[in-house]
Amino acid sequence: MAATTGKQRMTPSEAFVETLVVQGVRHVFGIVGSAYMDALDLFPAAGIRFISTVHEQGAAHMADGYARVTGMHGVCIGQNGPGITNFVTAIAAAYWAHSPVVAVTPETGSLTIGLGGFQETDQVPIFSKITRHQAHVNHPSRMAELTARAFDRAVLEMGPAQLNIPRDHFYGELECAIPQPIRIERGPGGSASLDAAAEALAQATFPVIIAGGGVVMANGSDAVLALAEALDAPVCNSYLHNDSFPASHRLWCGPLGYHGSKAAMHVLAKADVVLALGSRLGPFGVLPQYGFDYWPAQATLIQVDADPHVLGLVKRTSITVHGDAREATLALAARLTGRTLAGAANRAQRLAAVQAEKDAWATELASWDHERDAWSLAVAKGSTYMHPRQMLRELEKAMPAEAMVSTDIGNICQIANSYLKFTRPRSMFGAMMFGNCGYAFPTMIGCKVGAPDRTAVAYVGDGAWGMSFGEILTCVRERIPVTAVVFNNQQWGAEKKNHVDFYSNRFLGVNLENPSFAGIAKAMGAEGIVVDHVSAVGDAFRQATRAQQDGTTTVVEMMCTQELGDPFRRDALKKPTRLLEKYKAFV
Ligand SMILES: Cc1ncc(C[n+]2csc(CCOP(=O)(O)OP(=O)(O)O)c2C)c(N)n1
Ligand SMILES: [Mg+2]
Repeated sequence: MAATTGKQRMTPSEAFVETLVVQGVRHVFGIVGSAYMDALDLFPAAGIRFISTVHEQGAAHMADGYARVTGMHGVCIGQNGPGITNFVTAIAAAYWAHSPVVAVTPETGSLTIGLGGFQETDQVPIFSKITRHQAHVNHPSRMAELTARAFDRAVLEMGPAQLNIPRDHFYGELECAIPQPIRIERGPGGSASLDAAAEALAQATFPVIIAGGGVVMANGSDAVLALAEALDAPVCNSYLHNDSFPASHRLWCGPLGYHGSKAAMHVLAKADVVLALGSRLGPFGVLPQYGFDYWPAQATLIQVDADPHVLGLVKRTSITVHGDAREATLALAARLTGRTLAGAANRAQRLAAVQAEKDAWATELASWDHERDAWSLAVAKGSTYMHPRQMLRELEKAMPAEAMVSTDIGNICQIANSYLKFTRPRSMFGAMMFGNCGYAFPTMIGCKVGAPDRTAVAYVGDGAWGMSFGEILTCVRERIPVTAVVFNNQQWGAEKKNHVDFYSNRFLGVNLENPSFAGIAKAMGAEGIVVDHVSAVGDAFRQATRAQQDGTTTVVEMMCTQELGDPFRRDALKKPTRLLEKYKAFV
């Protein structure tokens, strides 16, 4: 649908919708509300599909998934007041995922603000710490200008923008031209810092690359691959970005961080120069794992990131490049072309060491088919259900190469980090650093809208599933087929693990009595399959993913033992101290 050009008389609703069109918006996620009905009415004629969700949190997660898979904006909208406060958790998640989500937040009418009429809350401060840009339409005549700026800034600032619109400002008349999008090209960074980085890489005898989410966002995977090959440098994926470098490549070592690849960690520990590309090196992603502090503190650290605020923030950098991950990688490769590389001398030994680490980890993981701590052994002993690791391995084997996988927050979802391998970018959608349970399923619905031809898979624990399964209705009503793999271990496992490790098995609020999740799925108009033996995992999963081609959403309910892998926050918990007499036993 061609957009309006030149100055014209129009209503603010028309200006708003036309600006969306010019910004390339084709999908908006939300729940209908009187606050913006005048604009909503125009969506079909503008060529915008409104995807009606079950909960506004789901809508905002869908916008996040859509943005992450397409690299374009994800847009959500809702009713003023409660519809908008329902966005909060998901917008915070999008903030930490660097996702260009635009949250359109109609507000109570400007002439009654402060009177507490109906559905009123001060909506701008609520989002002030979880958006990169906030626009408030303080006059109807500024509708197009401020709408366009919210979209432009979401891309420029690499994060959510809020567009707050008093509901009466959709009405009236104005004269305006719809602004064309402003897309500001990012460069490779300063030439002096790039020179220094190239020099350090040329002198490196054990260079290691960390490929972060910025590589994916910059569409820089091919450039990183070429640089890694030129340097013969092994590549680690940063935490929850297993898709930042192809797992099929000889230089790939796997993901760092929680339940990541020991090969990646051992290889990184050997580095004399680390090139961190498009990674903020977030604290949780570089913590010691498996009892091993792998961070090479003595190495020269080159950090490249498009967001200046993360440079040198967590790890002290030696060389700091403020640049786009792709452009900087190309600039480094150009500087290194034709140079003698110190690392060429020990290339064979280095690659042999990398391969040895990869082989060792593959062997260890193959034999690590269940958890071995005393509690896990005890609970799994009498159970006929599946060991999570064996189930995850079967899923890995059955996973289509082009699949997109989102992962929730929970013990089994985190263990999955060891079993998720990708060959193409924009394939993994972890809950990132906001870490909210309930992230994976709605996010994957958004991914499927953005990439309808790809297989869409959400990994979700049973606790997190309780928070999010309502969105099955969105899949069914809107014909958006997704496969949800639900790990039913009848517990909030990740938190229960803390009770085991720190609170002498005093279980409180962690055991779950579950209904049949497969049965619920069927009652909601989707398909449901129960799997209680590893031999059935592959077939059930393939059946479910195939069904997406017919538009069918399937919940694959995996019956798992209650064994639990390494905990999330060993770093942040302490053995309890009790001083008051009445609590003395609670140690
Ligand atoms: C919204 C939200 N509430 C609470 C938590 C704390 N939390 C982290 S992991 C977890 C348990 C997840 O349980 P489940 O989804 O069943 O997965 P499991 O650990 O059993 O594999 C909880 C409650 C959270 N991360 N997010
Ligand atoms: Mg669970």
